[in-house]
Amino acid sequence: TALHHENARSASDLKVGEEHPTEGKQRLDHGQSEKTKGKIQAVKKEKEKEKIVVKREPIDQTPHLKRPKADPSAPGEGGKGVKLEPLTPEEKSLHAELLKNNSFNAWASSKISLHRSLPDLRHRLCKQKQYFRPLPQSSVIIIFYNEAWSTLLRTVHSVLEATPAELLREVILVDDCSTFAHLQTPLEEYLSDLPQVRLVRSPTRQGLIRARLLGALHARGEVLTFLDSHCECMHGWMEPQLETIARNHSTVPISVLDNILHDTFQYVFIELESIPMGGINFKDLTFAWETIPEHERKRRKSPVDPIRSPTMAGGIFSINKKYFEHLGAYDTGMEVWGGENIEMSFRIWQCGGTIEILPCSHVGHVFRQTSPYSTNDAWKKMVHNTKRMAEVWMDDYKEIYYRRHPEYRKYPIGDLTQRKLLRKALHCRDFSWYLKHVYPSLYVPDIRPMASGQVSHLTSSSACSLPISNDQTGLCLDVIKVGKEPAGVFACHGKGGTQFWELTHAHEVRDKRGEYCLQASWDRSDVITAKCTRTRGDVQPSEEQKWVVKDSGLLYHPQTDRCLDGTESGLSMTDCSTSGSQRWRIENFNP
Ligand code: UD2
Ligand code: MN
Repeated sequence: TALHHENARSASDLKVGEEHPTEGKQRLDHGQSEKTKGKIQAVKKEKEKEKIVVKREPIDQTPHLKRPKADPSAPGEGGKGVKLEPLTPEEKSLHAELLKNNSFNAWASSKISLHRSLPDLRHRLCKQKQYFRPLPQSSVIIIFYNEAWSTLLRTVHSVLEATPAELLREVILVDDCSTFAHLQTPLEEYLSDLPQVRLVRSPTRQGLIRARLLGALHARGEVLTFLDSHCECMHGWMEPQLETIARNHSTVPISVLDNILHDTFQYVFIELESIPMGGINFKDLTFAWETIPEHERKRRKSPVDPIRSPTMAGGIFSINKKYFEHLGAYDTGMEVWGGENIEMSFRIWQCGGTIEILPCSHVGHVFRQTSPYSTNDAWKKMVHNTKRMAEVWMDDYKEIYYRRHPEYRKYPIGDLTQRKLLRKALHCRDFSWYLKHVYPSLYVPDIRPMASGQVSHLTSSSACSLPISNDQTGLCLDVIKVGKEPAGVFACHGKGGTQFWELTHAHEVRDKRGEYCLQASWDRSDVITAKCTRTRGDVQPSEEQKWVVKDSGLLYHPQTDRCLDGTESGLSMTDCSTSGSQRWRIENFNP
């Protein structure tokens, strides 16, 4: 379509992987004649002279607004938490109301200065690092829906007070049609004193995806930086992001997400050794924090080198504006909350970009006590978004998701033509490429396993009833808590969950997440679930986790030469026999 062509053209002037001008590296050819070599020497000398003359100018650190001096003993100062208990009945009811409206202790937050300082806990190498001109300018986009006053304005002030003015084009606040009274006229009045901040109001609730697009539309900076509306930026958070983008337009830098505790508002800094990377949970394709795998640790030379991350949490990142548009911005068909971060992550990697976590860039975020999006209705929107993502980017691997949630297959998700065209126009790689090259540490469940679903067992009393699929009369293989309790048999409920098992081609019986395996051993007669020993596709499972399904419905364990046996009194390993208690029916068995 016209839009896509335009985007493609506007991005053609981007030189991906281009060297940053201030690096000042010269390339000289080798193997020339003596004469040209002499010339080159001369040129080299000239350049060296120039180098001495052309001094690199460091960035001026002065922010738009100076942080006012504060009493170090003031509540929350220096990132401390506040433990002020509400005392009077009025305070108590205010506290309860704020907690209900925000899912965090906005009462505690309101006691803390909007300008509170944070200790600079970054690594020594981060503090020593200097940044030089020219760096691009960023527009910081903060979208909000019914945000508390103090958290919203502390976010704004922390941007204005922790970012060098020459790097900050503007702050754009996008109101996603909030209903809170303090976000109407009082907000406008407050912001009228802050010329660097622009307020954009959406006349209807758009959801965070389209609200961000609205912000991007108004942005005039070369770079866009997205922030949630309850953040605090640490000194030096912006410079490494801009330097990363200046070096390579197709790198999307993300900050380390520090934790602002939802009850006390204590700022918890994530130390270098515990920085996690972004991953996914194959069960429902949601975001997951993961430890950084060995290969990535080895690839990095310095402790503060960027960490390549398969996905991003979604809230805090910067991106070159033209690259953002070139890459298809966001999927405008996504609603309210969720999934857009995974979609964007896959899109960036599959279409030639890179996601990097910058250990020198820290931003705190208030992780809510309870998610306001876990209601049935909000979850449906999240599934809608996730399906749109899976259908466009995951090829056959989307089957893994649908197999775990057959009911989602029917959810309508609207038209995907534009997004599929985008993938084509950008010549993006397959999902299998992404898994292999970007996320090799992920265990990928079989696209077509031998069997999946409930493993049911007819009780002796109902042995005469006809075997039916999705049996809800018998006993089902189940576990109260994977990895903790021994596996057992419970009444089949037909709802999946802990009664969902998958028989893999490597002969394991895996749980829904694909993380735990059914395990039996010589020294015990019960059966447990333990972390699967086969953590990647190309290794073999341990003998304790190998099972063979026999035609007669036996679940045979070759290592112990015994069979899985289930009666009303529980699950055990016994000598294989023709007994009905050893007969299992696995759903969708398709060897
Ligand atoms: C996380 C991400 C967020 C986004 C989301 C998944 C972080 C720190 N946050 O959000 O950026 O990727 O997961 O979609 O990684 N909002 C609106 N309109 C709405 C709903 C929300 O403007 O209809 C705003 C909200 O005020 C906030 C932002 O969107 O500023 C993210 O929402 P959240 O903070 O409630 O959710 P969170 O932190 O789980
Ligand atoms: Mn948030």
